[in-house]
Amino acid sequence: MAIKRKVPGVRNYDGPAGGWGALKATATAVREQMDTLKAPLTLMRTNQPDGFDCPGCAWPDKEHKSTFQFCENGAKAVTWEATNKRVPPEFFAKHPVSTLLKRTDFELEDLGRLTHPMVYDRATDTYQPVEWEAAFARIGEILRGLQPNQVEFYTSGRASNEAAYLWQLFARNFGTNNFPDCSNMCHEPTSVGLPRSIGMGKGSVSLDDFELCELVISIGHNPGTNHPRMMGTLHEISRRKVPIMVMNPLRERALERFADPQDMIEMATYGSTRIASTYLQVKAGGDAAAIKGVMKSLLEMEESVGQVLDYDFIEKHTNGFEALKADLLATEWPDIEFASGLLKADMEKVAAAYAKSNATIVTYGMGITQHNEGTANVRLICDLLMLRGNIGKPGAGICPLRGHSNVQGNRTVGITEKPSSEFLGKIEEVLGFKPPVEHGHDSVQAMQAMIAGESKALLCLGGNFVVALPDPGQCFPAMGKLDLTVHIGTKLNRTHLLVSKETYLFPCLGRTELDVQNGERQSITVEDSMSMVHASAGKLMPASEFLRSEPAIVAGMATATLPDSKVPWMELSQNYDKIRDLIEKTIPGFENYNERIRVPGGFRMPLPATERIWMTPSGKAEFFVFPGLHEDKEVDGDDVLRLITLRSHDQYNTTIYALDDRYRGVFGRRDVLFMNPADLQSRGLAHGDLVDIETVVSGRKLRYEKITAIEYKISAGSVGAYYPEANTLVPLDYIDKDSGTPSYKSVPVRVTRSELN
Ligand SMILES: Nc1nc2c(c(=O)[nH]1)N[C@H]1C(S)=C(S)[C@@H](COP(=O)(O)OP(=O)(O)OC[C@H]3O[C@@H](n4cnc5c(=O)[nH]c(N)nc54)[C@H](O)[C@@H]3O)O[C@H]1N2
Ligand SMILES: Nc1nc2c(c(=O)[nH]1)N[C@H]1C(S)=C(S)[C@@H](COP(=O)(O)OP(=O)(O)OC[C@H]3O[C@@H](n4cnc5c(=O)[nH]c(N)nc54)[C@H](O)[C@@H]3O)O[C@H]1N2
Ligand SMILES: [Mo]
Repeated sequence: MAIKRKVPGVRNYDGPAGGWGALKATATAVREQMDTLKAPLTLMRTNQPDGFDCPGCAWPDKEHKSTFQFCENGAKAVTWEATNKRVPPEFFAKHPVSTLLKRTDFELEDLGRLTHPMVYDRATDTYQPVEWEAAFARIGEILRGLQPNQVEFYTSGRASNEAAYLWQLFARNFGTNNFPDCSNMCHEPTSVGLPRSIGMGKGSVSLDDFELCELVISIGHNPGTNHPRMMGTLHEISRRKVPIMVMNPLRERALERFADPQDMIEMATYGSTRIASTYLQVKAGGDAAAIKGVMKSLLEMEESVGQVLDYDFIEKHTNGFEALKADLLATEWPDIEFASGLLKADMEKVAAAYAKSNATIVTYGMGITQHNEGTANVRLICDLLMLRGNIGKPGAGICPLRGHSNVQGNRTVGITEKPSSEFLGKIEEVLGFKPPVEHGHDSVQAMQAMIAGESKALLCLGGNFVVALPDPGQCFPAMGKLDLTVHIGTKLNRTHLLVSKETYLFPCLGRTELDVQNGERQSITVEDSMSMVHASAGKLMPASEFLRSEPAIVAGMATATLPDSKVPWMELSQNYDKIRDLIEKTIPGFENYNERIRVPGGFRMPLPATERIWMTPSGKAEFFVFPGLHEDKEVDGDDVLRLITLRSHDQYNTTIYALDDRYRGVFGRRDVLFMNPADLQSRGLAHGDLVDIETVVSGRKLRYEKITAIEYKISAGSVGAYYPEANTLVPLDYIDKDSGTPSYKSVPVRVTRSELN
C-alpha cells in the first residue's frame, strides 16, 4: 500500500472525545478571552437557578438546578461573550470598513465586544459613534417612508422570549409579517413536518424519557461538538447497555467513544465509553431511503414472525397506514441499498433492534433537515416511530436537537412569517391594533426580495444573516442596494460590514450580563429543546456602559417609528414582567407565566402529542408516504458527489473560535475537503491534493477553488467542507419546497484536480 502523504495540519486523532483534551481546550478558551479570576465564577453560574442560561445550545438541564456541568463548547460560548476584548469607536475611526472586510470571520469577532452605538459614515468609510436617540429618530424617519412589506425583520435564535415578542410586535404594528429567521436555515422542516404528522411542531421527549428508553437511533447530528451536554446523557445510556444506533455519513468521534469529564474514574484511568453500538455510514441525502429500508424490514418481520407492529396504536391513533405499507412493499431493496448507501443487512439490524425495544427515541439534527427533502425526512422519522407506537409513551419519542439556545422560544412567541388567525386575533384584542394578515418572507424569500430590489431595509435582531445564507456571490451585493440596515449584535461580523445607504450598528447586552431597568434587575426567559421555559439572569458588569438590552433597543426603535402606537413600548422595556403578561394574554400555554418562571426549573409548554392528543385536522396522527427514495435523482450522474457543509469543533455557526477541528484531526486550517478514499482514487487524486469544486445544479457558476482534499471516514459519494466558507457552493434556490430550508447538506458537486496543482 502506498504511504499516505503528510498534509500540514492534518493528522489522525486517536483519543476519545471529551476527556483531558476537553479540559485543556476550556483552559485555553478562558486564558485567551477572559481574566482567569473572573472566568471560573462566570462558568459556575451557567445554568444555575439564579444564573444565566448557557448561550451554547438548547439541550435542557435536569430541572435547571443541577450542580455545575462541565462542557467545553459551553465554556467557549460563555468566554467568547464575556471576553475582556473590546472594539471601541477609536478602533473604528482608524479602520475603514473596506479594510475590515479583508479580515477573516474569526478575526472580526475576535476583536471583542462592541461598545457604542455606531453609524456608518460614507465620506470616511468608517463607523462613527452616534447617540441612541438620534439613531432611533433617523431610523423611524426612514422606515416611515417605506411600505411595510419592503422591510425585513430578521431574528437569530439567541434572542430571549421577551426581546423576540417585542420584535414581532414592532414589525406587526409597523405592518408586516416579514420574519426571516435563522430557523428557516435550520429546523424549519421540523416546524413544518411535525405538525402535519403528529399535530405539534416540537419534540415529544423529556430528559426523563432518556432514563427509560431501551434504544436510541441518532440520525444526522454531532453532539460531541454541537450539543455537548447531551454527551452526558448518551454516556449514561450506553453504560446502561442501551443500544445507540447512529446513521451519519461521517465517523464522528464523539459518537464512537467519549470520556466524560464529570466521571472521575474515567478521567483518572484515561478510560472512555463506547457510544454507538452500531454505526451506519449512510450516504448524504440517503436517510429517506435508509428509513424506508428499516420500515420495509419491519413489515417483512411482521409477515414472518409477527408481533412487530403496534396495531392497537395504528388503529386507534393514526391514518394512512395502508398507503404507507403499499408504498414500502412496492419499493425494491436494490433501489433502497443504492440510494441509502447501506446494505439490506444493515437496515435489518436496525429493524431487529427496533422491534425488540419497548421504548425508542429517535434524535436528529441538521443531517436530516438541511436537504431539499428535509420535511419528508422528518415525517419519515415520525412514520418509523408510529409503526411501534413510540409517540406519547414513556421512554419513547422524537427528539429534534434544536440549534440556537432560544430558537424554539422565538417561534413560540410569534416569530413566524405565517401567523395563525387565532394569534393575530389575540393581538388585535389585547393590543388594540390590527396586525397584517398577508404572509411575509422567510430567510431565502427575504434575500430574493432584496436581490430583486423589492425589499429596501433589513433589521437584524442578532445573527450574521448574509454569511449564514447560501451563495455569497449573489447575496453579499444585495446588501449594498438597501436604503437601511440596522444590526443589534454583541460582536462585529461580516454582515455588519456589508453596508447599505444608511447602516446602524447597535451593541447589546449578552446573556451573561446584568440587565438593570429602572433600578430593578431583570431576567429574561428561554425555551429549550424539550419545551422547558425558564428564567435566565446575567451577573457580569456589562461590556460597556453604553450597551442597552435587546428589549430596550427594540422599544426605542418602535417608539421612534410608530408615534401613534397604542403599545406602551417604554413601559414594557422597563419591566420585563409586563412583556410576559402580554405574552400570557396572547399566546396559549403561558398561564401564570411570571409566577411559574420564579420556580427553579420553570415549566413545560403544552405538548399534546405526548398525551396522544393529535392536533391535526383529522384528529389523528398521519402516516406519510414519500414517493421514491432520493432527492432529485436526475442530477446524480456518475461523477456527481453530494457536498455536506458542516461545523468544526471550534466554531459556533458563523462565529469561528479557533481554527482547529480536534476530533476530525484538522488543526490550524479550515480549507479541507473530506473525501472517501474510493472517491479520491476514482478521480486519480491522492490525500493532500488541491482540488476545485463546482456545483452542478445551479444556473449560476458556483465554485470553490484550491481546497485540499483529505482522506476521511466519510461514506462514498459524499464529501464534506466547512460552513460558512463552503456557502460559495450552495445555491440560494436549491431548497426544501415544503419549508424553504436550503439544502446545505446535499449539494450536488463535481470535484476535479486544481489546474495549478
Ligand atoms: N459548539 C457549537 N454548538 C452548536 C452550534 C455550533 O455551530 N457550535 N450550532 C448550533 C446550531 S444553530 C445548530 S442548528 C446545531 C447544529 O448541530 P448539528 O445538527 O449536529 O449540525 P452540523 O454540525 O451541521 O452537522 C450535523 C451532522 O450531520 C451529519 N450529516 C450531514 N449530512 C447528513 C445526511 O445526509 N444524513 C445524515 N444522517 N447525517 C448527515 C454530519 O456528518 C454531522 O455529523 O448546533 C447548535 N450548537
Ligand atoms: N452552509 C451552511 N450554512 C448554514 C448552516 C450549515 O449547516 N451550513 N447552518 C444554518 C443554521 S442551522 C443556522 S441556525 C444559521 C445561523 O445563522 P445566524 O443565527 O444568523 O448566525 P450566528 O453565526 O449564530 O450569529 C452570530 C452573531 O450573533 C451576534 N450575537 C451573538 N450573541 C448575541 C446576543 O446575545 N444578542 C444579539 N443581538 N446578537 C448576538 C454576534 O454579533 C455574532 O456575530 O446558519 C445557517 N447556515
Ligand atoms: Mo441552527
